[in-house]
Amino acid sequence: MTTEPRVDEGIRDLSIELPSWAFGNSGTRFKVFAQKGVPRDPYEKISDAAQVHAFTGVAPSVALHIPWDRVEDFGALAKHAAEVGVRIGTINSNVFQDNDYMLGSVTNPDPRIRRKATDHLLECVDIMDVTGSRDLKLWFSDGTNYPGQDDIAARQDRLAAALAEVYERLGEDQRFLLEYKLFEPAFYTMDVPDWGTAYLHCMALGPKAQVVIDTGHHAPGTNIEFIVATLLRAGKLGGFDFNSRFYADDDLMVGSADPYQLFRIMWEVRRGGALDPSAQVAFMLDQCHNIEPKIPAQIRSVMNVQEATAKALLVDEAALASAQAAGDVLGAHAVFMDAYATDVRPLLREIRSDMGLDPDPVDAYHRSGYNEAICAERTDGAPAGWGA
Ligand code: RM4
Ligand code: MN
Repeated sequence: MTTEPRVDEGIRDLSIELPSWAFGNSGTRFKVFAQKGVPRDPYEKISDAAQVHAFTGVAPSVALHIPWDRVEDFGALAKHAAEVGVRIGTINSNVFQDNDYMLGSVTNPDPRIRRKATDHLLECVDIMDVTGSRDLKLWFSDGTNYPGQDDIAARQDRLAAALAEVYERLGEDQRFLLEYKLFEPAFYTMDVPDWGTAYLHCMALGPKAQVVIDTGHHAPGTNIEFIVATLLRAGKLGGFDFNSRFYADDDLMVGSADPYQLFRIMWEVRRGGALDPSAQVAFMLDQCHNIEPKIPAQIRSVMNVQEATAKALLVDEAALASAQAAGDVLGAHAVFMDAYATDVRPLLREIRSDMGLDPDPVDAYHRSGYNEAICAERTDGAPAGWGA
């Protein structure tokens, strides 16, 4: 036990889910720089994710992306995950890479294409039944590029119809998480551009429909922690896709662009009771490591979330509440900033040692020889990337 029991407990309770796609090759529309030792199939992606869990102790699940991670036998893949010490988590649908989806998937004006897209979402629920996954993540690239291109409200109706069908198909313990994004790939309207639109659709359906916040999907300057507080208050925050952005949807490592924002988000999470696993808020990474080595980058990302969470747990809630009640603006702000300014790294090292882990996960990974082994082993076959 460390000197800060509250931090200790909160950090031990925190689970962070890793995205399978973070381990494959990725890049920009300009160039994908292939890395050595990259997984060639979903089995190897899960093995790499298991390394992140082995060294951090807090990343026990891996999200899959369908069809990138489609396999013959999802039961066998789940078994492989268990063998390497993790489990399959959220299933991410993909209705953005088929030629048919040029004008949209579930909001496409063509009913045949809408049917095809909705069928894919239903297929993802079938996979969840086999993998034992709780959550289906829905992100739609749907939208329009030009004013007048399609009927904005009619597209909302089509979206609502598809979501209702998926909602009906969900099992008792399953949910869907609806993700929003301001722009890209559509440049005039996105059909789910913001949390308000996502919230309206989820509210119309019921408790198994929840909103997911991808931290990279907002306009610059958006107060994300306000959205967190609002959705938690409404009981509609299903989870996070964590990443960092400087400009648009950069998918950089969480906490690298603005660690203070991440702290403010984690404070609202703590304030709203959502660090408690019973709140069922999923903390997921959604990142791509285009120029940095992938496994250490995932380890570092997990540590960044832990640091922000530890600082949020250090906020002296009682002192903050009394300063707020007294209208002591500077006093309340000082309580908040004291927590943020604390170096929590020694505390986290101590917690890791207590958990039987190496206090320095990145260094321990480098010393393990895993990277050398995968670089030597994975020399034939095609490395995984977007689209495979
Ligand atoms: C999207 C969205 C989804 C993710 C894909 C890879 O922008 O963030 O969550 O599955 O990218
Ligand atoms: Mn995302």
